[in-house]
Amino acid sequence: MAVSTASREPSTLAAPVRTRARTALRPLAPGDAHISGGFWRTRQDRNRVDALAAGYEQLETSGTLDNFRIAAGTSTGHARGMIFQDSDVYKWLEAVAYEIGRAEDPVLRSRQQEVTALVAAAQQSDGYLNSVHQLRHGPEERYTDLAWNHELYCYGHLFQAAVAQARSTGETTLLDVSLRVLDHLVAVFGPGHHEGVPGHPEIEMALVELYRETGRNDALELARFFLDRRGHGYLSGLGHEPTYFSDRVPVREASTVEGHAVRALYLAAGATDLAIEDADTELLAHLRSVFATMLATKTYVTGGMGSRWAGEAYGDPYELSTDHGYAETCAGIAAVQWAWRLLLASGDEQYADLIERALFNAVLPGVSLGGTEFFYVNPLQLRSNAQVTGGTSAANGRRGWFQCACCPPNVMRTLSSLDQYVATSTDDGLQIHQFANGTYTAEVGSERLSVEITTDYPHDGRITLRVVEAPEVAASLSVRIPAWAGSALLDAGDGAQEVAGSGVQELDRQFRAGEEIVLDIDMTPRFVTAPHRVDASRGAVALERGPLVYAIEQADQEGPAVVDDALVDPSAPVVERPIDDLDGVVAVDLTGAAAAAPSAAAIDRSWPYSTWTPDPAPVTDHVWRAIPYFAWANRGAGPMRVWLPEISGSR
Ligand code: FUB
Ligand code: ZN
Repeated sequence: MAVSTASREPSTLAAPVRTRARTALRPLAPGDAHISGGFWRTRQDRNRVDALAAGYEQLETSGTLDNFRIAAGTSTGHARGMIFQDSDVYKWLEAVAYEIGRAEDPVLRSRQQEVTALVAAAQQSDGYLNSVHQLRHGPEERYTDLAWNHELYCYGHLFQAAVAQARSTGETTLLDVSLRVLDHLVAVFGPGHHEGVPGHPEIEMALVELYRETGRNDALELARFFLDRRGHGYLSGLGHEPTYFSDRVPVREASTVEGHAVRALYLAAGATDLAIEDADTELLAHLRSVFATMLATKTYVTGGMGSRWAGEAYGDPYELSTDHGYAETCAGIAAVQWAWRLLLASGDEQYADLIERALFNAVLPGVSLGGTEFFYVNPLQLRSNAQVTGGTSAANGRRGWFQCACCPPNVMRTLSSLDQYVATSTDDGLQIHQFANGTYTAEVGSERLSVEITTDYPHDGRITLRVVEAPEVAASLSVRIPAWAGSALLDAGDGAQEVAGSGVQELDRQFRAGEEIVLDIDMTPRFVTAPHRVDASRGAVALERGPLVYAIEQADQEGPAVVDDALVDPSAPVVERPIDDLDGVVAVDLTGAAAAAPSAAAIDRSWPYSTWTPDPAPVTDHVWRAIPYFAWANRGAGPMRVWLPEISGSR
């Protein structure tokens, strides 16, 4: 399809976030962050080649692209899908933009142009653009149901795609569409007009990014307006209270995250963007405190967010059920987005720790090893004979798409832009936050400090940083030492030194091209426990190895023992087993036992509770094989659990 496109600079992989105000750390300049091999590159390749192609087909078969054609008048029919279906296209376009920036590809480029043209054609003459709304509702109904109709949410995703497209592919068609939307929004929601609050936050961070890209102050003002207006209970609907919408208390007064997890986290990310651009240190400090409370009381060991199916919401403090846990893939992504902004603003590596935990254990479980099948919900346990409770239930196994398809394209854009989460720069140097093979460069004055990372992380803890380019003057190179690391050695050329527990190691000196700095992190598997108030995990341990949380899955177990009956002895030695299966993960064998499974007759017919006695119930010795949680359900969805009851409580 021949389309006309507006363009400017050539393609290069650029950042989703580029702050204007001064921050403690800065994202690397366009083209200066490149994952080139190893674990994450494998995931990115499957995302680029397989997921984006499959996503394009899904957007077609689900009617999502047709919605735009019909709205533009080039096709006929009815709108299909969710009211916010447009956002699936925008997230896919955002991912495609980063991929074109990574490496030119004629198929991706032509699909980008084709889909962008569909979007542009559906825009109405006054700038309004929401294809499903246009087809289902009259113009007089615009913005009459802000709680549910997601018009502003879809604009948020449009703006983010447009910024990615302009920054990474040099094409500005989507940016032009977005600026027409912005003019329209300023006319509708600007000072003295409609005093609405977005039912689903997202537009806040997108407006700030649009401001960063274009310098349009009215975008920043609108973001501020939406943020400040929120928290007075305007929003309710579909049986939901303001809490669900993060509209119960103003952001500056909220003491914790609550309600719908993705809404709460996108809002917090947008608030952080505003705090950065407004140099609002009070707001930033408040957000950091809310984040800390969230980590302490409402975060799964995986970094997953939101424990309730009802309202896809955060539960009460420590309400972190395992089998019924929700941990939507989008919520894991949103947590990464918020933590990234806090990291830039503060320079505090604890946010990079959370980014690592969430990427490996809350986002990555959301996509199959092949890259084309997804989980929407990420429970920490699946029982035998688990009932499917809806299309998003993990008991279905992974799926190519969902009726509410927010997660798959969200994973796609996250993997495509992952390079930008690895490192940052300051005036005098480079900071390495994640360990992904590739090259990362900071501008130091008019010179460059460039480092190449080589590693088999997360399976192996040895990370080599080779200086590729060094300035003539002294510079700073810092490396995060993960909070989980019990022992880590850093050899910066003068012998290995123990560095675990330091959070970060900073080297300040003149570097020379070719020199190597080696970080060696002990990857010995370790057991972790949950706070006792997390009833669902009490008396149980979870296994971690490096940054990975592990799970036992039925497919790996020998004999008749069933995962539901697992008991482990955390004081016994474990045995690591690198395996060829599952993309070469390291499996870990755990000493334990199996409790007696209820007999079929007991399940069906007898009262299951009995009088307490001091005598332990009989168990059968068993070795349980554990694999990284992210790799589960790649051989069908069978019984699985992350939290493993301790045998001592059962003997
Ligand atoms: O409402 C849009 C998206 O759909 C949310 O972010 C997801 O949680 C799902 O409900
Ligand atoms: Zn989702």
